[in-house]
Amino acid sequence: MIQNLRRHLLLGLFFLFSIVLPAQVNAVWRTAGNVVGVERKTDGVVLTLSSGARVGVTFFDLDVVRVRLAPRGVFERDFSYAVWSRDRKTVAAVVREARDRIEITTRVEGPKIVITRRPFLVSVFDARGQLIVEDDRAHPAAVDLESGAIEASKRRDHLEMYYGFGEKAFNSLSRHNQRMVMWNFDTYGYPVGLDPIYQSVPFFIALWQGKAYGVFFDNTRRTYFDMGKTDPTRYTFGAPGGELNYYVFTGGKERTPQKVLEDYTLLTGRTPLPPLWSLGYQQSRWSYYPASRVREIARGFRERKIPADVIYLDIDYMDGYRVFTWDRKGFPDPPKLLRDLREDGFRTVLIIDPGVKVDEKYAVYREGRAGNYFHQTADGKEFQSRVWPGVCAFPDFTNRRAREWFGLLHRKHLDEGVSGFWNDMNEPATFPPDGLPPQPDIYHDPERTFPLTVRHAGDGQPGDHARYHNVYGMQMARTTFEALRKLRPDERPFVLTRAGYAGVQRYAAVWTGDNAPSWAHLQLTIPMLTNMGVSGMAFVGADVGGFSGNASAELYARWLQAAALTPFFRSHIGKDLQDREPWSYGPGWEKINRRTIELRYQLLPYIYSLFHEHERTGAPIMRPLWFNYPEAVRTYTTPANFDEQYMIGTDLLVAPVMSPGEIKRAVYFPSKGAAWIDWWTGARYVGDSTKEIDAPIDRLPIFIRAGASIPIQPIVQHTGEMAHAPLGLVVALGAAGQSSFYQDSGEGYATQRNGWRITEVTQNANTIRLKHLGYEAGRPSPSSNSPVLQPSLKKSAPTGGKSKTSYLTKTPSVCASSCRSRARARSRSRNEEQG
Ligand code: MIG
Repeated sequence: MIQNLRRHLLLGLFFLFSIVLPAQVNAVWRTAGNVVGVERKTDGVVLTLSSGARVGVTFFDLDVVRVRLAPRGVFERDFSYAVWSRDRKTVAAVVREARDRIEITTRVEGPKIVITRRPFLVSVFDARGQLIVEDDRAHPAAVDLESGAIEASKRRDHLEMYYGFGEKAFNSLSRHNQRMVMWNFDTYGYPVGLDPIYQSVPFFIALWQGKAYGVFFDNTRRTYFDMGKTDPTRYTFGAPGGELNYYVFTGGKERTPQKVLEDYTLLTGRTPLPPLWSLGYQQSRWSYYPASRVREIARGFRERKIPADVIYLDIDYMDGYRVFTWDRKGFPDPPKLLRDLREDGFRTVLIIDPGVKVDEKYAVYREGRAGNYFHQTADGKEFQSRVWPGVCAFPDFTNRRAREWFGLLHRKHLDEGVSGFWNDMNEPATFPPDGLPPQPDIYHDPERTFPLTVRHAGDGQPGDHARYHNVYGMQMARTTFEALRKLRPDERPFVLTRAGYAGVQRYAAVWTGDNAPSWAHLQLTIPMLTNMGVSGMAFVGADVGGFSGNASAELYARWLQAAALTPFFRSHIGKDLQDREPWSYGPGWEKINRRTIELRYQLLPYIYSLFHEHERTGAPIMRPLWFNYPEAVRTYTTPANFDEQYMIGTDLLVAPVMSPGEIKRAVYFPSKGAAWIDWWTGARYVGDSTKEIDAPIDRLPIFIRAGASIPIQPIVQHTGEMAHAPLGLVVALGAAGQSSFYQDSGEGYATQRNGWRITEVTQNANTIRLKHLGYEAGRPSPSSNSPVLQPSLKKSAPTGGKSKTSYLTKTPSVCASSCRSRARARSRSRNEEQG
């Protein structure tokens, strides 16, 4: 009875909420009005508008403009879960007021902000005076004073494309003409096009005529974006409450996507270099049970000589799904199991869900309740809902004390030998009440998360679930990450999360949840993952083979190939389905799949190096073509929207087969003047051409940019063997060019003092030169074992306790200024991470 009442109440609430939602239609909008007061600030202005709203328009950084509109005239505490970097420059703005407008510039050459007074409108121009983006005069910023809803509209050209928005299940690269909502949701077996799904990243990069800018709408509520769907001449974004708080990344002088992403990730953070083992192949299922089965799987890899680094334990390892416990029947001696696996080169990752079983006999529950760490309902009672363990209470990860408490619970598993953690169900997801099946066909059942009135501590800014829902998953991942940093200060954390908000990349790798075993879903992985990459999320991947059902041998083999070079590389499948190990489809397929995984391991030095580049610049590891070639209009305008191929860094083009029965496919080779060399055949293709290439079932088509050099290694069975593997270089001859790659021990933070090295490879006519920067870390050099080329090496990096600076000044020929700024950028990012 009470259950039912609560249910109806919830439905009622949701109904109200959904009326507010398509706010463009139903809210009682009024424009934010005219500018009636101007207050000058060092970095810009604060304006009072005739509606009573107040709005700050400031330079957040030289190339970043911030607009912050408080509909009722009162700014909130300036706090954001997304914003990371605290040491931003204060930009001295120059404000010029005219009768009808206000112009804001900086003292150095850069973008200009123009504010129209009647009505209030914002335009941003680049350093050349070219318009970047402007408010739509027909739809000025609007507020609904009743509900608190806010909205902005910008003019667009119909050829302006939009990329990013985090994890969206759309099968086109650009999100123009789409309408999207940000509301983290557990969407088992989601069909292509379903929105929203697990993650919320309200950031995008716009591209028009080769020039980029970005917008980040930092509002954690259920925001929406209409990118020209309702009206092709504008796009609109808004939220049912909070501030109209957004950043415009102008892209600097060059207006490149690279610069936009660099600035966005300076603001929201980057993925710190992960442990090397987490870039190896990973094997999972729901669930490997019991311990003997886990051992059998690990042995399966080693006996068959299929490389692998990680094995996952899904929810059945627990005692009745109680987090931080073991099912003693299936896992009588976890430390022994984990030790044996580790000796065999396997790391173990455990799933941890947020729900804590309500059970008086369960210490975790008692502690959480005693510490007041669980969420409460609007009337102050412990909030409870059903998930796997039955009725659960839920830690409030927006409460620092709750984070510390839950974080320290991981100590036990670390001591047992667990290497990483997998945060699931953190949208948060709950089961529907009244014993309805946990995974109904209705994907967006409003009851499958917390009621919107559940209370959050909000780190000093208490609020309801409607406000903090989208950060729940990210704050759980943060909890895990920070605990690992504290408990194992000399090891790099590995955390995998399903839900997140902008900035989640600082804490965790992200996988795309419960995808389906279909060719359509395989095809979806490229638009999904590349758009996540340009949303700042570097460490991304999809369940290889599709989670929600069985895959044919061909689909699995092709999927494994398509995913082999994606940042996060893991096979995973749901409960009660077929086996899905690389050998599960018989010896013929096993051979093909082994070859695919071996390719991953051969290229691991290159992939690892790209993670280092991401940490320095924010650049994605897996990239859409347009990111590297924004000026080549063909790479981003429809219909030639290259969503069936991707790039790993700047030097490798990957063109997997993603349709059944195909053994050839068309590949577009980007950029006039460039050339591409087939990894397998050595065939050469000129840039800006499309060619049909062979793609037999045992081959992933990849191509190296001529002029580039790619570090590789011989096949190893796991990353633990890499320290002894000689490094080789694959040099794509035939063009002058430069590449560089990064090496270190693959674990820990000693690299800050020593033990890292960057090698620059320069090709000219007939010579190849290598230069070293950094310190030896007991890592091998490119050596005479190199399978492709045998460069003679001059050892130039000194070892020992010298500081970076003295080394750099001693070898000006190696690097001069560029290295020094690199080293500075490195130490800056390390400091922030610890700060
Ligand atoms: O309600 O832990 O997306 O990867 O295997 C399902 C069991 C809960 C959902 C995850 C999936 C995982 C599964 N989980």
